[in-house]
Amino acid sequence: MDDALQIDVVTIFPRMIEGFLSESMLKRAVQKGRVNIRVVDLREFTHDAHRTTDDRPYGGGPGMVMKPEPFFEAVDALRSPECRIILMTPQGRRFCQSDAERLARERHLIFLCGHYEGVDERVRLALATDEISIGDYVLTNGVLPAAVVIDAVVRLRPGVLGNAEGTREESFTSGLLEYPQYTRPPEYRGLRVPEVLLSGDHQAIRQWRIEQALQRTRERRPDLLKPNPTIPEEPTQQRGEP
Ligand code: JFE
Repeated sequence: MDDALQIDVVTIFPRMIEGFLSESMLKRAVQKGRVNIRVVDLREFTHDAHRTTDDRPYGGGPGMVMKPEPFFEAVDALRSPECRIILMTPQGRRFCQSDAERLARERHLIFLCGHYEGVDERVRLALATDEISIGDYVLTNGVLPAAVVIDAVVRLRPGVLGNAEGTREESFTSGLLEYPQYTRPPEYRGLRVPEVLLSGDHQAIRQWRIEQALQRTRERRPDLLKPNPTIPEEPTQQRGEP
């Protein structure tokens, strides 16, 4: 379909992401033609018998670095005039909901997933339009981080989620943590559902939910309540910006 989001994932472990993509929401989004995903084996872009994608770091030191040539050739094969090329790295800007909203408005995303101790700096300098970290911890490679970003982006595309989920006010969009949710039964193992939710008084329920959301946010995430100039939206670092 013409309004589908094209997503390419470049990795030496294509099967790591294929399981994730063939389940749940992603699977349905692909079936509905809202998103088209290509998982590309980086080794297809090597030329030696061993299909080498890594080498020892110049200057010495432990570990291995991903060679630049396979990434450059993969991008040559995949790129379109309007694509964003996203390098997953612990050194990137930390991913947040407003980044997901911005990427969900794009047409073509190419995710470059490194392994070992990272990728040759020239991949970052000459190819990456965005560098994204999903949080301040170190994983073994960029595949799970790419899957996290893809999941957050695809669910925002029109027609991917059900109507209820899609129109719901969400935490990180509203800027507050969500209020507590209850369903039947009204009492379970001595734990009662708050009386106001059973009252049918919708004004009182709205009021209670706002208070709960505020109290939770104050207790658990006071950082969300501080005046913050990056809300509602600031672009992630892009090539050519200081
Ligand atoms: C790669 C590794 C030691 C990287 C480059 C490629 N948020 C987030 N956590 N971890 C990653 C992202 C991530 C992304 C891509 C990656 C980790 N590694 C492992 C190991 C130093 C590194 O710095 C390789």
